[in-house]
Amino acid sequence: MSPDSTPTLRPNYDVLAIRRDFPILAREVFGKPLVYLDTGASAQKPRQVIRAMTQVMEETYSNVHRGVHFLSQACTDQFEAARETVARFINAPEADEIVWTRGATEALNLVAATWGRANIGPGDRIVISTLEHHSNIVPWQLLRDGTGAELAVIPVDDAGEIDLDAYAGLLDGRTKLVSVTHVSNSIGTVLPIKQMAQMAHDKGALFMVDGCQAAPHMPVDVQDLDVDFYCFSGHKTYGPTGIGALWGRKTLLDAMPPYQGGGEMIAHVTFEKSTFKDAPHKFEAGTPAIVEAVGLGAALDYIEAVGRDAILAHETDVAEYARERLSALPGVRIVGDAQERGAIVSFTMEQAHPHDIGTIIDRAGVAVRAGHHCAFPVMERFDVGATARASFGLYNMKSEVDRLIEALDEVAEIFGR
Ligand code: 7TS
Repeated sequence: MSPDSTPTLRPNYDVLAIRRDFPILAREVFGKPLVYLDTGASAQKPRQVIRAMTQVMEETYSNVHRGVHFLSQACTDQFEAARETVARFINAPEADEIVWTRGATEALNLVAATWGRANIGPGDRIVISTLEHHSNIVPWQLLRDGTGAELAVIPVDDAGEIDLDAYAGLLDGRTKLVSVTHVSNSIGTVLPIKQMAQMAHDKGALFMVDGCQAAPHMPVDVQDLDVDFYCFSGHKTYGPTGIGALWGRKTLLDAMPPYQGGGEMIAHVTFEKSTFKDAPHKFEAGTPAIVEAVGLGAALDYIEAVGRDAILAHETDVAEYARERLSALPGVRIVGDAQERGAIVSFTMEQAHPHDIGTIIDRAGVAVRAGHHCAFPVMERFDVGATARASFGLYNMKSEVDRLIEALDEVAEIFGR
């Protein structure tokens, strides 16, 4: 975050109490207390989520939307209440605009396969940015290859900021959709979504946001951002794997063809013809991830209870401390220096390859991700093969940054300063 937009740090943010909600944070790795700095890859789970999922399986579990019996009704109510929680979490106007998916990857593929199939033709342009995770690149490449459309990429400057002039140049009557990440998973840039969406709309293009690295960390309001599609993954949002959500404007979802065919998504089937339910159900073929949806609902309730402004302030404080300490280490280069940035710090060390960094500091109990972060084009843009990445969550502390720095000192010892 830039200094201007940094929310005030809450003096009563009780990180130790929060940590006690996450059983895994009490464990040791190689005889050292775990320092988990890989929340960008997947977040740890609080007891509240674990309990909610156990409660369903112990007390109300049944298939949803099928039975007239007591359990099926009870479980359907919980499942649909979780959909309402997702809607509230991103300020979607209606719960019916929330489609359950396996995660952000499936949400992006769903829009490419359904909206894309119906609306994209030869010569149309889809715009993404250099900062995208592969799951916001490859579905559009598949669509491009199947339709003869063009896929254009917004460049970023040396700080990792979107080049808004270049972006404006990619918007014209041929541009049908812009799909970008809210926060870069590899270098932490926060994109100016509201401004970019307005620019796209002015030229008649729709705007989709991959909110994987934003939803767990900052307030998200799809109506204020004025975007058309927004998606995120449950497992990065302190919920379980196998569940995520796609939000789309109702008029768009209603006009989109179904995604997969099967049970639950149909109104009527004969061998000649099938008719489909309304959105969101027409996009949800087969038995959904019921327990996981309830778990995600509990995770979002947990985030709301801590407070997203408070989380943002806390994580910004920890991440900025990490930037400061890392940049003081000899041989360390931080990749990405955007004004607005999330709780992600990517770096390289002159002395050691990121994989060696990751492996050595793991022995000290410190978990970071090393590699290309499923964002090859970002690595290429910044001329690095890979980086080590510390990504923070609501449970991290500055003392854990100190542990990271100590462990990196050891790396420097081993490889020479
Ligand atoms: N988009 C962004 C911005 C991401 O960070 C990720 C996962 C995805 C999409 C895909 O999410 P999925 O849940 O569908 O797999 N990012 C990472 C990461 O940074 N390290 O591991 C996974």
